[in-house]
Amino acid sequence: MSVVTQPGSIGGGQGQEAHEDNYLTAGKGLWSWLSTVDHKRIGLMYMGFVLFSFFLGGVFAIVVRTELLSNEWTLLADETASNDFYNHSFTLHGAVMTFLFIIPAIPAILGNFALPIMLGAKDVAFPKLNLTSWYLYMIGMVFFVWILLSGVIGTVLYAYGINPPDWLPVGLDTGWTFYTPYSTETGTQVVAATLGVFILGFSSILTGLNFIATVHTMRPKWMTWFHMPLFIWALYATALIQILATPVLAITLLLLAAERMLGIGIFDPALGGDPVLYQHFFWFYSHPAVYIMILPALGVVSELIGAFSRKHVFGYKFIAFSSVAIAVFGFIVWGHHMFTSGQSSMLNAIFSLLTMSVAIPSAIKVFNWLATMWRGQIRLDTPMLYAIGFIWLFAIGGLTGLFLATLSTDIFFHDTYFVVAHFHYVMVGSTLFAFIGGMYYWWPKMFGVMYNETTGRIGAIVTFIGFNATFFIQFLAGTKGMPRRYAHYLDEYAFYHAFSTYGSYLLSIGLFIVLYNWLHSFWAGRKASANPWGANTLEWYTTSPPPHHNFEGEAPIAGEPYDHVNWKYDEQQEGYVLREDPKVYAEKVAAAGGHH
Ligand code: HEM
Ligand SMILES: [Cu+2]
Repeated sequence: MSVVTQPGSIGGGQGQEAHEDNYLTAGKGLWSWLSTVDHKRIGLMYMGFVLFSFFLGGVFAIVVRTELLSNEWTLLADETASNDFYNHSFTLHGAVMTFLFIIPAIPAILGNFALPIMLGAKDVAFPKLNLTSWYLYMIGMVFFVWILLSGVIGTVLYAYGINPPDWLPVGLDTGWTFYTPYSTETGTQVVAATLGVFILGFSSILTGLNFIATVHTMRPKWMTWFHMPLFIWALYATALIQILATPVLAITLLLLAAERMLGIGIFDPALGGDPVLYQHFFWFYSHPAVYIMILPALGVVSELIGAFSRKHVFGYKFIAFSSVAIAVFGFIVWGHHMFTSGQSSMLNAIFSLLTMSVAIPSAIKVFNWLATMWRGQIRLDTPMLYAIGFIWLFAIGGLTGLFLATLSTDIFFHDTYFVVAHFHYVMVGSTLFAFIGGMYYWWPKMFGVMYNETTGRIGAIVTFIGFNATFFIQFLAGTKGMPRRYAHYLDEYAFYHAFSTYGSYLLSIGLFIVLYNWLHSFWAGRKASANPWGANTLEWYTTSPPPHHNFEGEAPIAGEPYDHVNWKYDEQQEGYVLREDPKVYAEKVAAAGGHH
């Protein structure tokens, strides 16, 4: 058997030296980035600003937690000022984390970078539209952050007896949910903030549209639906939600703006409207939106578990279809956010039952991952540590969801820290861990350098412990009745809050280790081979980093996405190389009816 090392086909090594030209060096200067239609570069441009948003949201997580550190007024001396400051701070935190970080994180960064390469395509179906999405994200982000951040600054100025200047926006204090009637009546900038979300929504819709068109039209002939990597299935299901649900949010926010500006009674009872209607509209988007957050994460984890167990992903079709099932079910469970809103008990019962049924496709995935790991050759590299961490956190987040889906218990848990803990386990624990794991996994492909494995593992362990220290105890605080969105609390909750706050400091340390490791790889990382993990999806068949058009010539035939057997480790290249020429291998695969 010969190891193929022709330039560009596989294996890096000599091939790579001959092709120094890659997508990072293909054009020079700022303008070559700002005008690029290369999906890989657009993915990296998202990376910069989505990570910046995460940092900003993170700073305010720490602000909020520090305010809660003790039962004194921790940050600002006076009570009214502290309350205002707190309301603006948790609104900024929640809104930035949701709309600017967790929704775009995986699709816009990892999806943009990897989806076309995994499909053997040169780019997404509509490259210019893709760049447009990025610009919309940027406009929405700058605007939204400006409004929210100014509001916080204003409350601090007030606390020190300074009147904020007139031109400074007064910010937003409604929470990321914009609930009426408060949002109709508050003096803060609801209309401007909703405009920001509106613009961001279009960015999300256009990305979804692009991915759907790409999956349908850009695959090579041999890649049937069931030859697609599971990450693609997940992004596809996510895209369906993005284009079907996001317009509902846009319309809802328009109605809210109309109510505020024109005084038309839609949601505010004082004007003859109905606040419960707002909740219906809002959650009709926002429940599916939590699947926009989690589905791509589930897709990343399927790739990681397959690659680092060196096995076919067990139950491929079940995992693929469960993504679609989650997307569909996600649309019919929104009422579980409204059990205590006074909607009819018949509706409550139906929504409760439907909600529990979403646990089925989620559990299918978890069991299939465990079955994939079963007797696999598991390697505990950093991405895999995050994948395993993900399974834990997702299980805890998901199972505590059942307590909230149960009518009798939800009446008690509703609006307490139990909910805060639950959604952080799902959104932060799960999605953030999958995101970091995916970043580590594709890092060598993106930048052509390896990160430090030891630092990576230490970071993974510290974030995992820090995360659990921060949030597990919030379940207990919630069970004891600690309500959410308060800056102050009764003395009996002091221990829980202090514990959680120290946990959040540990979590921050973990995240800084991750950041350090990524940056460090730029000057100290060794050169990455084409396929450091031995994975069999198409992005590993091209050089690291890939050339401008992803492949030299046509993309090779990779067969089943989790057929790892054709790759073997090569000491010299510190990465995997093909045992056989992909063409010969492809013929064998075809002769065996698609299976090896
Ligand atoms: C991926 C990252 C995160 C996401 C998506 C996220 C999301 C959210 C959301 C949506 C809220 C609700 C805000 C509201 O009630 O309007 C929230 C609240 C909160 N988050 Fe996060 N969060 C993230 C990370 C963190 C981290 C790392 C911490 C702690 C270090 C944290 C601490 C808090 C606290 C203390 C609240 C306020 C709870 C309350 O007073 O009701 N979050 N978060
Ligand atoms: Cu929900």
